[in-house]
Amino acid sequence: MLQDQEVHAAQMERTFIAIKPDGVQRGLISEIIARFERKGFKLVAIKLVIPTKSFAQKHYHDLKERPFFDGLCDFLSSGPVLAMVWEGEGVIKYGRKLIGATDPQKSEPGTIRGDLAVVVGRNIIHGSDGPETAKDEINLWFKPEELTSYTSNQEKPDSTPH
Ligand code: IDP
Ligand code: MG
Repeated sequence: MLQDQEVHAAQMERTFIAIKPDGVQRGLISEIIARFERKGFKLVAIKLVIPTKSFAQKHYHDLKERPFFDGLCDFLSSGPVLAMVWEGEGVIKYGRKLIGATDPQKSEPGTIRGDLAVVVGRNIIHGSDGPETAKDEINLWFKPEELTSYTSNQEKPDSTPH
C-alpha cells in the first residue's frame, strides 16, 4: 500500500503555462490567471522573462520544420512572457481545455483563446500538450528551486489562536 506522502506525490500533476508577449502587452495577465485560480488549480511557480530567440527555438523545437517556426520564435522572444507552473489533478489536459483550440477561430466561446484572441499567430497563451512535454517545458523554463511545493491553508486545520 502507498504511504500518505507517496499518494500525495503521485497526484502532483503539473503543467507549464505561458502568457505570450501579445497576452502580456494586451493586459490579459490577471484575466488568464483568474481562470486557472477559479477552477481550483494551484500556482507553484511564476516569473516574467524575455526569452532569447535561441531559447524560443528550444521551447518550440518540435515545430522546427513548420513554415511559421522562425516567425513564431521571433515573436515569442519579442517581449516579456509570463512563465508559470500550475498544479492539480488533470491540470495538463484541463489546462488545454481552458485554453481552447490552437486557432482562435476554432476555439469555443468560454475558452481563453475563444474569448480573447482572433488569429493563430497571436493566440496569447501556451500550455503543455502532454505529460512528457510538461516535464520538459517545466525543466526548460524553471530551475528546481524556483518550484514551490505547499499545502494551501484551506487544506489544513486552522491552528491560529482565536
Ligand atoms: P498549441 O499552442 O495550441 O499547442 P502548436 O501546434 O503547438 O499549438 O503551435 C504552437 C504555436 O505556433 C501556436 O500556439 C501558434 O501561436 C503557432 N502556430 C501554430 N500553427 C500556426 C500556423 O498555422 N500559422 C502561424 N502560427 C501557428
Ligand atoms: Mg503546442
